[in-house]
Amino acid sequence: MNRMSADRSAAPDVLRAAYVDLVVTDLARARDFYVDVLGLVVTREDESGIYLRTLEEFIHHNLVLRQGPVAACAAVAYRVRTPDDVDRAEAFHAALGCRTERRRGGFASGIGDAVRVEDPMGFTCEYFHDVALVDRLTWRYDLHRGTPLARLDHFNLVTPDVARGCAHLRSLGFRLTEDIQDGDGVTYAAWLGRKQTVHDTALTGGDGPRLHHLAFSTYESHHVLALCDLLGALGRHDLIERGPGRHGVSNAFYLYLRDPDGHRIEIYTHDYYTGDPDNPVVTWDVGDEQRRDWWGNPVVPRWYAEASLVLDLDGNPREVVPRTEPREGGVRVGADGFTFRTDTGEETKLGTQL
Ligand code: XXG
Ligand code: FE2
Repeated sequence: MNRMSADRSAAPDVLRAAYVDLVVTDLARARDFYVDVLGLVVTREDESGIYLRTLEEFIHHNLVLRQGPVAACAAVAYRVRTPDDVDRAEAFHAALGCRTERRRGGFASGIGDAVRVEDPMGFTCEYFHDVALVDRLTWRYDLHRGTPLARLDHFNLVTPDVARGCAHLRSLGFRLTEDIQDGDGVTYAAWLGRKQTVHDTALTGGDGPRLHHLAFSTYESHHVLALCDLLGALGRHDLIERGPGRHGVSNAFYLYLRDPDGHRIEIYTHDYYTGDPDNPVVTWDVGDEQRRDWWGNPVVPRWYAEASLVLDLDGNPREVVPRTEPREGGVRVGADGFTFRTDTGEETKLGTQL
């Protein structure tokens, strides 16, 4: 099929979640976190930003850090199978009435022809194929440190209407692997993928559009624990937000950190294969206490409430629209046994409440 005869309404063939374009307010402070603490590899540093990659990555970068006035996510980017799929991504979103911007020279260093779109959920998403290739450092054990970050695993996006977001991603060819629902059919969260793992993109129900987190995978659960030990030794334990633990959804071992600007980063390992066409979808009940932590540990309220702003194609923060459907989370008793916290972060002491 030549470029002119391609079906203009066909979905692009998305390969995987490839990189995130993040705005940080202090580039030096962010570099310290992502390079010196997390050990991401610097592919390039110039006046436009810092381009970082994971150890197994062979494309130019998985993360761009740019300095800006407000911490935000400028774009989440997917790699597509062929150059024609960039055309398809543009036509697909234009047909939905979405705003699109095509740049033959790419939006970031190392990336060729790409299109960015404001998708129906309000996220700025990029689709590209052409990219500079770099050395895969899998066998460079001399560069692997306590917690080797092997790959970018997924993005997690906050949106008020998860069912609508899910329908959009499925129309783009994503496969649903897991979700959280209640008995009334309300969907609280969903996990969808293109590669053969649990997800490339997850949707979390909440005020949005906002970026909930990006996740890097490491090799083994002990590598996650090693990062906790390192952060403790550095006196940077304040960067740990949730975990370590075992997810119910995805079965992965996890840790959530907040970077110095508050962007949330997950360290993730050991989810499962989902590549067969009849891979069974796992639906969790929102009342199941093991859904988000297999060991039953409560989720800290700010994990539900807080997320990063996202930028539109002009670089302006998108308006955050409240979720109208019921929210996940609710009231939890704190680890001290006295403090109640709601999912909006309000705190009351047991003694004063009763
Ligand atoms: O990647 C993930 C998550 O979206 O970060 C969260 C897998 C599972 C979960 S959950 O908290 O639902 O266990
Ligand atoms: Fe995640």
